[in-house]
This record gives sequence, structure tokens and C-alpha cells, in this order.
Amino acid sequence: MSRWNTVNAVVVGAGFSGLYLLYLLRKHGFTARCFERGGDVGGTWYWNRYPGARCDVESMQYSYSFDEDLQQEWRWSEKYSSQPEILAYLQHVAERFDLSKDITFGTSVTAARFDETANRWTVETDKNETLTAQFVVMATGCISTANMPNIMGIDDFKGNTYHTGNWPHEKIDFSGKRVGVIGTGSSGIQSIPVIASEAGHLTVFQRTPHWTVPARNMPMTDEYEAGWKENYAEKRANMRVSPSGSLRSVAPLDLSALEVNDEEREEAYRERWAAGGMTLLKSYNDLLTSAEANETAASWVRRRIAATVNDQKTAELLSPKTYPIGTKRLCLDTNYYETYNRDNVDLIDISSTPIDRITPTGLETGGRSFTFDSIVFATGFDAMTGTLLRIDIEGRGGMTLKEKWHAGPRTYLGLMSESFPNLFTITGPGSPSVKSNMLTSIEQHVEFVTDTLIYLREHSVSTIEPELKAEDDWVDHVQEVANQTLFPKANSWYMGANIPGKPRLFMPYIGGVGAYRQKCEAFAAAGYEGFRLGRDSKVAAAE
Ligand code: N01
Repeated sequence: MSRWNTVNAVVVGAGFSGLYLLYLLRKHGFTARCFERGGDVGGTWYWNRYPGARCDVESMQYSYSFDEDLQQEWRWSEKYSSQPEILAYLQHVAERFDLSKDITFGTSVTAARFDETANRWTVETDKNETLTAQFVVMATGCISTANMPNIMGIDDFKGNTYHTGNWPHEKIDFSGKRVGVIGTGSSGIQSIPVIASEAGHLTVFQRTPHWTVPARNMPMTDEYEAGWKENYAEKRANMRVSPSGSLRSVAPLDLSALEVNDEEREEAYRERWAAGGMTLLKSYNDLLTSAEANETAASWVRRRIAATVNDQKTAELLSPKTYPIGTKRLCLDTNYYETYNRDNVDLIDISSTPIDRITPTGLETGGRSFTFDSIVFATGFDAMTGTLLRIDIEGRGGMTLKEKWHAGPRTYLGLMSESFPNLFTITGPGSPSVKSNMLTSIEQHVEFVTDTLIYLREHSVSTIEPELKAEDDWVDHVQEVANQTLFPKANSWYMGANIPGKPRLFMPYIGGVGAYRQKCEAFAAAGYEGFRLGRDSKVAAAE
């Protein structure tokens, strides 16, 4: 393991972003050290080992495109990859490109302070290591800080508790056990059918029903795989300029849902429901901008729920009614609604009677007591900003990131924040990030950051930082675009609404992956428009 304490760049996190950064920085002659709080590579795929954990983007698209041999040689076994397979892929990538030698595992970065005299960052870790670097790249992921709810008595429970986002490494045996699951987002919806198939009895506590559609996962076929691999270059190029960074199995219709009659709509929804995946949301071009159009898809899905769940009271509880479909992340499931037809599964509505307390033997809500051997918290994440704000980041003039972002994240392009020179965020708030295929967006950001570092080196520039006006305009633009859609209507983690006290504003950029890429490329080509480039006085004098 390298032990340099002065490097060109410190990389924080060894998930998809951190690994590609290490690869590319090294390739271009930069020294880098990466710190990873987990015991291995993988990021989100290292921590989220809960039963049923699986990606909701197709395997052929949720993978690196930067190395032709890698994308040709690696073989995915299913249409949507399971967590163990994605983790194995990342371990393979780390080994193939000899990346781990520059990663210090089991170590968290606790602080980063910018020294304006030296134009360098000083980075501290929880293992009392201090190092300096010209650049810091936060590859910390968007959903990497688990949200444990503040419920009275939570430490009193005598059984086992688990959080889906911080799952133990060993297999948890639920067979014959009384299990309670709190939370019905993507993690709950994926784990509930698997836990139900093992447990003696499963009780699900639902505060808000989430919209979910069948994934229709299946084993990878040679034909499907070849269809991608024979045309990878072209398909990846199309993904990069597409709105979501991915290609759909059924083409979106460039029509309003209100322009067609009931039979045509029925046919379109039925076809996409049968194909599975996110494609249902792209049936028509106004499902996420017109409440009326959205309701045609929402009511269609509610009818599917009623047709699948035997008990109509349960079906009713499972049917979202308080926010448009797609405005919280659409979940992909395998037999989620069918699970409620099992004799060993109960659904408890806690929308109006929250969990009063966790007790030594279970929990109490709405005047009822429940006894459990295990409680699973599928309660999500302090997303997008949580991990960054837990690090003590101090920029120019003693400005801390916490102060700067007290009313919500402020970035230029989701890449940098004014007052924090040479500090980059991969898929940061204000970029397409979680509203895109993360792999497409990660690769774009890692390449942008590396190209920027090369540009600075070639032009003897020592610092880069957004101009305040460019940043303010970008923050306004991100909100403006979001406000033209139905997204702000949901109390989602995109809005920060899942964390008490968190500022509410739409954090990802939904102007489209292709359009966003074009802007980044145009600004860079114009000499980094919107950024302030600083020259070291010593460098300038020598020139
Ligand atoms: O978290 P969530 P998640 N009392 O925030 C409930 C990605 N992901 O881990 O909706 C009771 O969506 C909360 O209720 P409510 C994906 O981007 C991807 O499931 O706030 N309940 C909600 O039901 C996803 O969107 C994949 O009313 C409480 C649930 O907990 C993101 O990660 C798989 C509560 C949290 O849902 C997060 O998903 C998994 C409380 N105090 C995750 N606090 C795939 O690739 C919270 N809840 C498929």
C-alpha cells in the first residue's frame, strides 16, 4: 500500500466513482490516494447487502464503458444484477487495474481544510493520518449515509436490528422468526418478498405507499448479451446523449397521454408493464409534467394493485394517492404485491399513527403492541448531502460547507462549490446523478474532473473554483427545471423531505443527461466558463 502523505489528489470513496478516478488519474500521471470507510471496494454495493438487493438499471447498462476489453469480457448472469454480482464486478475491476494499492480501507476522511497560502488541501482521517493534496475529489456517493429514525426506545430492543443500508456481511437467517420491516421504499420493496419467504411471520409498517412496477428480471440470454456487446460503442454513445443516461427496452412515445384514447393508453401501459422496468414512466412525454396525464398512469397501476392483491383493504392501503407516480423514485420489484397474499404477512398502516416507541420486545403503534425477534429498518438515507456535510470541510476564508449549504446545496453543475477551490463532487447535488443511470453520469464526471486537472496542469493554473454568479444562476436553473415538473409535489428524499429539518429543494438536475453533458463540454471548451482559474504568484512570476 502506498503511504504518500502529499499527493496531487485525495479521492474519498472507493465505489464506482472512486475506482474509475484512481484508474484515470493514474493513467494521466497524477498521484492519488483514496480513503474508503468500508473494508473493501464497492461503495453502496458494499453496504447494501440486504436480502433481494438488486440494481434497477439493466446490467448491460449499469457497468463501466471505459475499457472495451472489460465490457466485452465481463459476463452478467441476469438482466438486473444482484448486489453480490455487482460487488464481485467491482472487486474484479480493482484487481484487473491494480487499484487497491492506492486505497486505504477502513478509514474515513473526517476533515479537509483549504490552505489559501499554499493552495492545497489538508485532509485528516479517523486513523490520525494527515496529508496534503492540491485536489480533493469527493466520490462519496449519493446514498451512503443511512437514516436511522429517531424513535423513542430504539436502543431498548432486545432482539436483532438491521438497517438495509448497513447490512451485516454474514447471511441472516430469518427462518421461523417474527420480523418487522419499517419502510417501503426501494430497499423495503426488494427485501420484503425475500424476508417473507423465510420468516415465520412478517409485519410491514408502511408510512407512505411507494409506486412500484415489476422488474421482470430474468437470466441473461446469449442473444440479448450479444445484441449489446456487438454494438456496445454505438449504444454507449446513445446512452451518453440520452435524457436519462440509459436506453429503454420499449421506445418512449413522443406524445401526450391525453392525446390518445383510453384503448391506446391501455395498450401502451400494458406493453410496458409486461416489459418491466422504468419504461412505464416513459410511455408518454408528459407523465411527469402534467398532473392529468400522470393520473392516467397512476390509476392504471392502482387497478393492477387491486387485481393482484386478494384483500381489497390491503390493496387500498398499498395504492399511493398522495403524490404523482414517478415523483418519488419508481421502485422495481419482484412479487411485491403478491407477497401480501401470503398468510404470514401483514401490512400495518402508520400514516396517521406513527410508531410510538420501540420496546424491549417489539414496538407499539396506534394502541397496538407487536412482538418481534428482529426489526429491519428500511428507512433510507440522508441522501446527496448527508455524507458530505458529516465531513468537516473548510474552504477559503474559513467558510465551512455546512455554512455554505445551510439552506440547501449550492453548486455549479453539481461539480464544485464557490469558496471551495479544487474540491470536486462526483455526481454532486445539482447534477443529473440519481435522476440518471448513475454509471453514465459517474463516467462523465470522472472524465470531466480528470480533463480539468490536465487542463490546469497544461496551463499552469493552480486553482479552479466557480464564480458566485455562475453558481447562483445554476442553482436557480436546477430549481426552475424541477419546478416545471411534478417532482416537487412529493415528499421525497430528492427534496430532502425524508430527514427532519433538512432544507427542502429538489437536489438532482433533471434537465437531461445529454443536455447537461453538452453544457459541461461547452463551458470547458470556452476556457472553463463560469469558473475562476487562479495562478500561483510564483508560477506566474516564473512565466
Ligand atoms: O429509502 P427510501 P430506500 N417511520 O427513502 C420510511 C436507491 N435504491 O433505502 O415514504 C416510518 O426510498 C419511508 O416512509 P415515507 C433508490 O434510489 C436503489 O428504500 O418517508 N417509516 C419510506 O417508506 C432509492 O430511492 C435500489 O413516508 C419511515 C422508507 O422508510 C434510494 O436508494 C435499491 C420512517 C424509506 O424509503 C432509497 O431507497 C434500494 C419513520 N420514522 C435503494 N423514516 C435499486 O437499485 C423513513 N420511513 C433497486
